[in-house]
Amino acid sequence: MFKNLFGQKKEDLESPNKGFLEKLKAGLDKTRKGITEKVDNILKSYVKIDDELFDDLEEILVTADVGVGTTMDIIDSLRDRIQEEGLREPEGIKDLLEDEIKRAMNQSNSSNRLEIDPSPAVILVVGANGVGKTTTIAKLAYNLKREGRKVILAAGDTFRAGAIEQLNEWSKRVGVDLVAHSEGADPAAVIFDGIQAAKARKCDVLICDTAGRLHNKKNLMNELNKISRVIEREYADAQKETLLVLDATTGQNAIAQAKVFEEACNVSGVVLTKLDGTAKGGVAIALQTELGLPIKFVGVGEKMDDLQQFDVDGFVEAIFSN
Ligand SMILES: Nc1nc2c(ncn2[C@@H]2O[C@H](COP(=O)(O)OP(=O)(O)OP(=O)(O)O)[C@@H](O)[C@H]2O)c(=O)[nH]1
Ligand SMILES: [Mg+2]
Repeated sequence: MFKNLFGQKKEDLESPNKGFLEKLKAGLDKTRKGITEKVDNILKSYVKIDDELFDDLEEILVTADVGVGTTMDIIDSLRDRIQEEGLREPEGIKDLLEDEIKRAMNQSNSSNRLEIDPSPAVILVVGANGVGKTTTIAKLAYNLKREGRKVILAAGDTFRAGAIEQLNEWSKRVGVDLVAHSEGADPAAVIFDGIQAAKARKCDVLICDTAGRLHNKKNLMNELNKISRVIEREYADAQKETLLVLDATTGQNAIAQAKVFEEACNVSGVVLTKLDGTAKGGVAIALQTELGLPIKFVGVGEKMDDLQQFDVDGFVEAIFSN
């Protein structure tokens, strides 16, 4: 029971990975074009491997929001690999580049899987305004419910007008319970009630929404601290995940946000949303490599089934596929 953390859907089981990869590829369309088509064109235009070629590759990665530091590391190890293997033809570079990106991303040994078994578990969802927290919660709830888990939501964003109603709508659509107070209530008190309800109703997963409030770092820290203390105290034996939601369309700004939230709470993983509309998907590479934050899911659309489990090799292969 419960093992399949929705990496694969039932209908994909006949041809494993096909549906999953096709959808990921479609979602990553702009990022893929921004990287792989440009790489192909560059490699075609050179007859031998020289410094200028490496400069061009560097520029492609930086433009795709891979980040300067990460890009330099990748290009340095690419140079070493080319020398070690005695490669002379530019066209051979593409496979090595793909390989080096995978290697850089796989360095961190934290798991890309959601750690919520055995139940009960609590998932705290944090992130700046408008990044896609509430939508991600709905998607998570939908998928976890499909896998047979009993899910309950807590409307911890009591700050933004309409936030509670938005989550309420989603809870009805997905068919899961919601615990909510009124606007302006203490978020920690909402989470407290959510935990009591999860215990009483024997839920497997409690998912907690929170307010964005990045503009006020002190409030953000106080609020997240208080919520974390309530969870520690009231649900000590539960598995705990703190998922940071980042909007891929913001590119390098997502990295800056990640740094702020890492100071404010104990982030266990990232959900990178809106990959479908952006060429900045390279930011995933920087997040995993530079910050060592495991990406657990990616959002590739606004619908309930537009959330995919993240897997380094699948992601890089999708970017490099033609
Ligand atoms: N294209 C696309 N849109 C998304 C994705 N995830 C979320 N959105 C959209 O982004 C907008 C903001 O989403 P919310 O879930 O309300 O974001 P939030 O972080 O809860 O926002 P606040 O509660 O205001 O802080 C909505 O219009 C969503 O439909 C995604 O993966 N792809
Ligand atoms: Mg919200």
